[in-house]
Amino acid sequence: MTKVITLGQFIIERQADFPYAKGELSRLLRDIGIASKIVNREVNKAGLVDILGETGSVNIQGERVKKLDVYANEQFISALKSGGECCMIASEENEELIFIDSEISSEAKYIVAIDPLDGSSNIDVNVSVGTIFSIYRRRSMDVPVSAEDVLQRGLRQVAAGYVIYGSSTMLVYTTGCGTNGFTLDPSIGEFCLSHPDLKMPQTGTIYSVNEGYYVHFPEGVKKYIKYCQVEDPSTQRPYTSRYVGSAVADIHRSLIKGGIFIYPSSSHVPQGKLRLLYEANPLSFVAEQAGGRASDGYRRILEIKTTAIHQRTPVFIGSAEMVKKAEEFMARYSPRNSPEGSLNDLLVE
Ligand code: P6P
Repeated sequence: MTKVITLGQFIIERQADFPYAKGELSRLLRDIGIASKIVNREVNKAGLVDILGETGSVNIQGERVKKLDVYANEQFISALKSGGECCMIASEENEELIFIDSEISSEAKYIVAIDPLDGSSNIDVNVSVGTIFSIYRRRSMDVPVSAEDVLQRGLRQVAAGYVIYGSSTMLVYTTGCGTNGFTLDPSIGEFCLSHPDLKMPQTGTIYSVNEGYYVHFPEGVKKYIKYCQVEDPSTQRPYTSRYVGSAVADIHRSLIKGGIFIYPSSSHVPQGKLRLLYEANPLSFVAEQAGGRASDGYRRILEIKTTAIHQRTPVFIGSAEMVKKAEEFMARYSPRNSPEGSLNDLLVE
């Protein structure tokens, strides 16, 4: 019987690696874990209770809001407020920043950017969805927390991760010392270490992109897709195509099996679709800490200058060799100084 290590035990054991840590980040990660278990309970019984379907409202992204989106957002905000370790939240569901100005959070030093329920269009058809979170340390304790504290480059994240509500519920996170995966054991209500020190395969045979938008893609992406489809046994091509429509699911598969996930800029989403702050940056941090690669087709996502909380970016995340190959096609067919590539310069200082 192998020893079960719960998320809580793991966080405390790893906290010992940070001699000056006083436990705040550990408690913050614990709070996120607790909220994830509450959301998981509702996701797992969606369909049995009146929590499917739409609220009838539209969020800042112009997307129709699902009831479970609202529920998940409320759970994470509530957990972060009551935990006392977070002083500000940037949520995909909220147009403005949420300032936590309470007695217990007055000395809080962390900011959380979160997509409470990513892939919500899949909820009603029982396909995996996820939560994505990113944690920054506020720049100074001497001035009131402000938007500047969350508009930091992805390189400045102190922790990041995701929860995938799928055939099992997993929490995968990093604090910059590798990436570790925990699977929820419903019988004890604990996330248990199941994927220690995850390593993304350096290459793979699965490409993941919504080919329905092919005609809108930059030439470099079109050429890379055709490269994936060419018969060449020496490089195990043609590759397999897999696209779930939940970035967490598509990137989790790449992390475990190898592969590349691409959501590029295009004529219908000129800056890409995924949001930098609470989707691309945390997923990129997790991927890089597992040995993967994450770029906007030209440069590291974690180096992109963040100028707005709902800023979007093109995304190429996955096995390092596959992302490098896609970047070669972008450099050759959609170079940065071309109309297709020049837009990305707006995203970097
Ligand atoms: P499309 C979910 O809404 C999401 O933000 C990502 O999780 C997912 O990868 C993408 O959008 C799917 O977008 O345009 O292919 O339906």
